[in-house]
Amino acid sequence: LELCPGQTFQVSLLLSHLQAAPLGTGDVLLQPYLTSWDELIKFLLALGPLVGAVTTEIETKTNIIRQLAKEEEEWMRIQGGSGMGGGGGEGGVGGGGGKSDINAHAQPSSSLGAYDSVLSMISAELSRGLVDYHTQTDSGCRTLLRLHRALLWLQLFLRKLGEGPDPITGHMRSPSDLCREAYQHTLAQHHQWWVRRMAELAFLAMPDRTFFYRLICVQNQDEASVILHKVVYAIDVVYNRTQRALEEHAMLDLP
Ligand code: 1Q0
Repeated sequence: LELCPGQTFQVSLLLSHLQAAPLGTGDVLLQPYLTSWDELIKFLLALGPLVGAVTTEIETKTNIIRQLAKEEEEWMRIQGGSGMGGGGGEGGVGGGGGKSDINAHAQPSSSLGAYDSVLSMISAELSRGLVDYHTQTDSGCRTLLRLHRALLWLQLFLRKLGEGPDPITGHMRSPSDLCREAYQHTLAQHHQWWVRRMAELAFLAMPDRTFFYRLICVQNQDEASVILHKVVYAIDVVYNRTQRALEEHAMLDLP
């Protein structure tokens, strides 16, 4: 089935994108952050059409940030201001951004292009008045918040999936139940009723553990636990930094 390796989910790639995201002591690079979501989309594609709405939603959200980054880059080019920051084609959400990484250690966000990192995006959008605290506007910040909330759900689900049998019953719980439980504790609180209904349907159609084992290329629960633990930890680092950045700017409830 590995006709096109680029199209199939690889947990090692997910892990390396997540591990590439932390910047300095409290920042997160947006390019690897969004690429992590690209990799998760590949996982969702393997789950089939029932999670199609989720796939579309993640694509929409990641594209909004990428589009804003592109417009920003374009604007900088017109202004002739590409000399500073990550505006020089290589930087930014779409590129490699090697130079700005090094600069960033000395000066956390001022030397970064607007959409290179979470902190640089926050300060750029704030200074340009793009963040609306009262009505729904497609800023990078409110869009990141949606992905950020979804990441917490994913982390909780993967943490549960990595655990052994239920200590009381001794049974392995189904991914379907774990996914539903994780959702109810996290993302569901931010969703309208019709989204929660759709999620319920998706959980019912969730495949069993062996399907998950196959997608992450492991033979059994012990092997799954090892890799899932690494993913959960990598998400933790990224999540906590994003959370702190959004919290410090009172952005945890952006409409
Ligand atoms: C394992 C996958 C199970 C799928 C469960 C589905 C649950 C959610 C269903 C939601 C459908 C999306 C409809 C739109 C929602 C928006 O209203 C909402 C708010 O945005 P806005 O602009 O209206 O304010 N959007 C969101 O909350 C954005 C994110 C929603 C989807 C999150 C799904 C995350 C999926 C991750 C990939 C799972 C791969 C797991 C396996 C990894 C193995 C190592």
